[in-house]
Amino acid sequence: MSDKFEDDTDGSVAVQTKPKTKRPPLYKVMLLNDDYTPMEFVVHVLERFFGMNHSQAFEIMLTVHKKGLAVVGVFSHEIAETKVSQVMEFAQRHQHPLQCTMEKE
Ligand code: TYC
Repeated sequence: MSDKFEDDTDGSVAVQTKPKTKRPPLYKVMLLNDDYTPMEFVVHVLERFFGMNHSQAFEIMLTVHKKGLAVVGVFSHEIAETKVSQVMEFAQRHQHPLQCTMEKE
């Protein structure tokens, strides 16, 4: 019996769907150079909020000083926002114009 409703030869193709577990997007946190924030303050920020040792922190501070900015860490959206807020608040509290921003990777 060849009824068109029972026929399995309609030319359709079964397509394998991708497993749809996306990794959450990551965000670069960047420090920007300025002419006024003391170098030691920036080093302290990198140690305190980004867990760097003194020599790592000094190296990254110098990169920002010379190049204008540097990525200081890559985090989930929520953690990146927290880091930016912590740095901005700490800089303001000490009356330094240091700027910290985030950007989707
Ligand atoms: N340019 C600053 C100075 O000469 C030092 C500095 C480094 C400031 C890094 C900000 O993110 C910064 N005192």
